[in-house]
Amino acid sequence: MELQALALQAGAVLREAGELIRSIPHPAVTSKEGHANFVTEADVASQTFLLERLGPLFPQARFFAEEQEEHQLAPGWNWIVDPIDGTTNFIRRYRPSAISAGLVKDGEGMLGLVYDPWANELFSAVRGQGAFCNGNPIHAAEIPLENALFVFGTAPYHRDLAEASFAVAKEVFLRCGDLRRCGSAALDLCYIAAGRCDGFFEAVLSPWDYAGASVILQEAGAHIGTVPGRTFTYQEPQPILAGTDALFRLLQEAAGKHLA
Ligand code: 2AM
Ligand code: CA
Repeated sequence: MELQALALQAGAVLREAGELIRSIPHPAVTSKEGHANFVTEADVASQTFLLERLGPLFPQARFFAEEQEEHQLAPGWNWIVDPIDGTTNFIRRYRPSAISAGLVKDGEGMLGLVYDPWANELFSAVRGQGAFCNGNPIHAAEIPLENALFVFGTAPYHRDLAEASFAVAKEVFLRCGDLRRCGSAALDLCYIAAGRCDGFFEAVLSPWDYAGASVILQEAGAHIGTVPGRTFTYQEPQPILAGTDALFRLLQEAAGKHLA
């Protein structure tokens, strides 16, 4: 199937998954390995639904999804799926959470979809064809650095990185307008794409947290990468920096100093 048509059909699947998680307002919760790392019955139900419904749309793709047992990117095409990004928010009914799917070919992001069922916003992009929110074109903003909004993810499960991570956030905060913390990295990145904020940093994210949004963000004219000296990949967890030109450069500088 052609990627633009696939984006439309897969987007409809993510919207249905959004209805599914909204229908489980008080999910049973279990802890995963690490601090503050949870999975709910809604994550599992959403993942099962996404695998069943996305699979037949593009049979050549394998799945790399958060709640699977094995996390191995296969050669060729892979769907990288997060059945709920912002699970802690979802559990606490602190609104921002989303469903994310990125389609990657040999390590390159080709298609991205992120659906926020609370705001009913579907962010989408196909490589080379622009970024959209509910079908309307979106673009990163051009805001002077001193007024820019910077979004920070605290990497709560990696307390050993708190000092370095907060040092990056402090340095950037002191140079820009203000700082936000939303709890869903996928939405933070899409908000940069939509021009609602200008930069993002988290010391460790997993590929399913950023795969879908990475394509959307780049198609909207912003940048995504990792700390200087490392290679950006969809294969394994890594620090993630994103933003418009000036903020991205500042993040590279600050992260290079404190985290490289
Ligand atoms: P999640 O809700 O899908 O787990 C919050 O700081 C951001 O970090 C969210 O996007 C969250 O995604 C992600 N996150 C939570 N636990 C994580 C972990 N153990 N490794 C990497 N990212 C994680
Ligand atoms: Ca998740």
